[in-house]
Amino acid sequence: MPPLKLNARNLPQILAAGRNIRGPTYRRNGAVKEGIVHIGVGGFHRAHLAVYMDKLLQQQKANEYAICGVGLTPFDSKMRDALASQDHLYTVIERSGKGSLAHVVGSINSYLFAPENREAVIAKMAHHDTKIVSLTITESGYYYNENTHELQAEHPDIQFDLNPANEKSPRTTFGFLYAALARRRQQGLRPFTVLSCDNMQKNGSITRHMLESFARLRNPQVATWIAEQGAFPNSMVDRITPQTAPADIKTLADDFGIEDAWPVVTEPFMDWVVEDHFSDGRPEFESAGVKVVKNVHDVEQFEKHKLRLLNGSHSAIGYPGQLAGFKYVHEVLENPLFRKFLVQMMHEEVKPLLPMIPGVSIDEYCNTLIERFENPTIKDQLPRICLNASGKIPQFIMPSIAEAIWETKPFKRLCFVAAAWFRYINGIDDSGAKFEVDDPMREELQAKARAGGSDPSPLLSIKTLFGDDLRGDKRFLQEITKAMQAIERDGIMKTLPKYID
Ligand code: CS2
Repeated sequence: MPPLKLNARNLPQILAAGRNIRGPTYRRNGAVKEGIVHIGVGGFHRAHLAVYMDKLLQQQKANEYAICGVGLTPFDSKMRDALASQDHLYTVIERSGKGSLAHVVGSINSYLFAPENREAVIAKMAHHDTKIVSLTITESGYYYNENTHELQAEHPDIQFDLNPANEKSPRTTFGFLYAALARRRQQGLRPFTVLSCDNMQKNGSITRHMLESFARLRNPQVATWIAEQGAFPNSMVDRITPQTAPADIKTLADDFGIEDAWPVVTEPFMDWVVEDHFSDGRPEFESAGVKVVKNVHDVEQFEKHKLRLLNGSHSAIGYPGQLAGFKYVHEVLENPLFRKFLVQMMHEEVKPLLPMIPGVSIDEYCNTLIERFENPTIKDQLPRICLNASGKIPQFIMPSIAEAIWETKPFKRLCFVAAAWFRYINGIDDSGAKFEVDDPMREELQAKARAGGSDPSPLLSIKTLFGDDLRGDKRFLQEITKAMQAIERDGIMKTLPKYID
């Protein structure tokens, strides 16, 4: 039988085909309210928050919380079209050594493409049904200065959005949030909760601080209202979600009989720890397996474990791996040298800096991570891991280095990873082959990398990315320079043994 196009009409037939496909049997559009507006509908959101909401909708526990997706950038038109062509249904393909499962998700009910109608997005967020605006806008979307810990108020995008003349046509997430919140205040509504689902330590607190700073520059009264009544829960989000490959679309059609313009491939594992702080109610997340935690300190500790161990290890796999010519995460893990390096970095350098969480074994967590990285069936691409490094390394690697220096603990392997990123910025691997460097700061980074060669100082002078604690520390400068020189001279594979005991 030829595959069936995924849409609301064909859904019953797709589910009845008996090919081990799960899917929504709950009512959608119109029958439920859209209480969540989500900015940044990519693979991760569709494999994470949207899946948790799908579970709750299926249990009839979230009838006020269907999702309206929002795309802010011109590239998002592809997602809009894919979702619109299938009544906003899509398939999550879970893959592991045990096989594949297909799960049609129905929690996204509509989609707004901001570049064509910015006002519609503001109006949607300001609507009284909207209780939560959730975000996966990547680390760079927060305009956070890593050195001063303040909003990059001088950034041209923020400057544009701060101009009152542009209030109805903002560019940044903060411009949209501000415009919608100001409108809600005028209408006597409560502020919606802003729920960051990005990989940043204290993601909620940073979102609050950035938005309040933005609002203060626009209208201090709105800023005070947000400060007093707004809610910005911190959260730890986790699910490895590679980019969808053309082969995934084909296998879904061949193995499950579903024609889906843009399915999502992911691992079976998923996790979410979220602080229980919402301004206008929340879904019963617990019923979908979310860990809702009262104490912000607990969330921060989970975040720290995850960002430093999972995401930090991904960076350690990604930048050196790309320079050495690997394509996928599991391939890097198959290399005994890399594997040893990674295990030693986790245990010798990252683990000693982490807080103990009662009931959590860091060693077990590390073992699970290695197993997840080894999963060959999801084919997690190194270019995905390496994407937007300027938003990642300052979150995943640099804080461990800064703490290790402070506590006089070892950090040479972490420096090797930072050095590999500096080398990676040039876009040429160890065999001389060119690759694409996808980073919002690419031009500035490449100019500094060229100017510096194996001297890290020009790159480290970028104040929005690196703190004075690192820039001014002799031990760090020596260690990273040594690693950069070795990588430049000998390449990754010959340098790596020097970082393994
Ligand atoms: C990855 C993350 O992009 C990255 O750097 O480390 O996307 C990672 O896969 C997720 O955070 C897993 O939860």
